[in-house]
Amino acid sequence: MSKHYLTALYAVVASLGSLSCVQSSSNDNSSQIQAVSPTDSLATAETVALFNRLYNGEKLLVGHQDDLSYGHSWYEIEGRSDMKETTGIYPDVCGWEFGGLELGDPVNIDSVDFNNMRKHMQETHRMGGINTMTWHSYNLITGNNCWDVSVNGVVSAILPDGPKHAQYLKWLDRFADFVSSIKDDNDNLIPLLFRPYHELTGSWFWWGRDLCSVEEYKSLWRMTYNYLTQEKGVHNLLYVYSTSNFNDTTLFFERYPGDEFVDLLGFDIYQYGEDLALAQQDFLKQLKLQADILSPIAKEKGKPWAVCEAGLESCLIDNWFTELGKVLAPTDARYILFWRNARDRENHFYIPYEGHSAAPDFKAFVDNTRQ
Ligand code: BMA
Repeated sequence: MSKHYLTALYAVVASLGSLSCVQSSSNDNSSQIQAVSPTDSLATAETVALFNRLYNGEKLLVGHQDDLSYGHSWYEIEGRSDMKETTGIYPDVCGWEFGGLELGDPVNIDSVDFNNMRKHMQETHRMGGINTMTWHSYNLITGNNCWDVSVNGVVSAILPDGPKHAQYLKWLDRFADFVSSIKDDNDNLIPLLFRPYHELTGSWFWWGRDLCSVEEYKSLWRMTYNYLTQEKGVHNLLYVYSTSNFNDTTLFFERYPGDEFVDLLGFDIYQYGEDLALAQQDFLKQLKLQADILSPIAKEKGKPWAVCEAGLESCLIDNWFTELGKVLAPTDARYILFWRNARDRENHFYIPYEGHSAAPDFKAFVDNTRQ
């Protein structure tokens, strides 16, 4: 399959817009390639192309949160990237965080200036990379950050008829304005993966499992999707539904808003625990379990799946990435995004920086994904 053929195929798909699923011609060698459309029937051509790239991708893409903005003990230095410095390549996927944007703050909750973020999203896109976003938005009842789970009812308060609904729409307006300002060199909107209300099987955010009902969660998602696509005319997003840990299909889909509101499936997964060897075994077992559950379902639904966040804080095991690769490489996960390397917290990093003892292992992991 030549790259040109793929580009042409994507262009055709894009021009067809609302086409749901087309098997490509069988009289050439392209029978494995399917042209697919994301949920938003008005998605831009570039967004459709990104969805197809992910759907038909074969290699595991490797991502890192905030990679171009800062890293272990540095901040906003042109061209720097912890991933580039350890592996020789910039991330395939760059993660960004919008928390703070809703309040009109110029800088996000992890000290990334939103103007720099826009610039880095453009750089990532220019290099052929993919941008993905989370939104740790503030708690609208208490005014504290998203980890304040002291009160139930934030979700119900922002749903239509709730006392905070109008204010929440203003937050979504700010969000819409920002994502509508992410444009490439030809003034086309850059497609973005949007992963709202994530880790929903846990209860550490105001939208978590114990903090709202199943129906409230689904309504929140659908309201967000409909408001952005229909009221705000935002058509450069692919919507990613990403849980935290789950042991069965029932839990994974308990709060799933529906196939027509979700483009990618995934989960966030971390290694925790003081006994490193034991914790690593548990982590790999859990990763395999979740991959085995999700992969066939994603295939059946015609949606790509990914490990949307992952890591072991401080990269404490020197062959951690190799062991991870053994579990992940045989799957059809489209990408894995490692969490951030904080510039100002010595131990808060999830990929090794240059000179770290796990750096060769991380490089080998990334090299393997290129073969
Ligand atoms: C967490 C930590 C926090 C950060 C948050 C949102 O996992 O890294 O320091 O503020 O993610 O990016």
